[in-house]
Amino acid sequence: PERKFFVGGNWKMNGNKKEIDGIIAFLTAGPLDPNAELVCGVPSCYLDYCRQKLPATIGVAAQNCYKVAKGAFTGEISPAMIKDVGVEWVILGHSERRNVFGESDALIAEKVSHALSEGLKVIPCIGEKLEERESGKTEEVVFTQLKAIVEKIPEDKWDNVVIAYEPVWAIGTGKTASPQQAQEVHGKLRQWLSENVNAEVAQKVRIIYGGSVTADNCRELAKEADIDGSLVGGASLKPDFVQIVNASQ
Ligand code: G2H
Repeated sequence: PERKFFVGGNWKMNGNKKEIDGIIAFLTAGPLDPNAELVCGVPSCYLDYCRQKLPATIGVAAQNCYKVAKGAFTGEISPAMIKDVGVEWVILGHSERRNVFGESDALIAEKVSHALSEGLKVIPCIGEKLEERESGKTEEVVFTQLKAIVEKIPEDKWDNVVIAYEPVWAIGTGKTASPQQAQEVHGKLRQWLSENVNAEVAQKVRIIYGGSVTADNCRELAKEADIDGSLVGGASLKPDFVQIVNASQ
């Protein structure tokens, strides 16, 4: 397949040095599918530590960043800082950023724009809530979220973008979207990209699924035509995460 399988581990606000050493140990032991790309999203205070300790073949991501390079923004970190500690990725617009911290489509789009311009690779996240799905608004919601982000992606930066579709109702709830439900949305997102960006971008950009992915359901999800990997929260902290990384083998 021309789209390399991509797995993101999103540790969220979990772990300490001792637990992180354990995660690094099971990832280093693997064995990991050499044809899969793995990136670990770690808490900001451990970015430097993880980048130094993880093998170079495993990427590291910040879980958020701000939209400018520096200044009086207490508590924030910039893409320049993330790059300065050797980290190459950032997750942006995760549903917890949107729904717990009130981040808007506009703010997320500005963050994506600035992070890309600073040379980071980005994993922008989109996804509908349960009530939106139940009222038939899934497409409207994800297209609106996607449009805000896509408008800020320069044509020559698409290789630095991996889109994560994470239905909010499936996050941390144990309710995974079925492979068919996920594929339906992934297919529509790719079609939207082909109509609103271009066919080449639609064909090459990786769209990964997130929401209660486990070692048990990862293989079925990975078989779907438009699912190019996963973004994994809780299950990325445990040794069977290795099976999720290897799901396309
Ligand atoms: C969705 C996902 C990781 P979990 O937030 O981004 O978390 O796998 O725990 O549902």
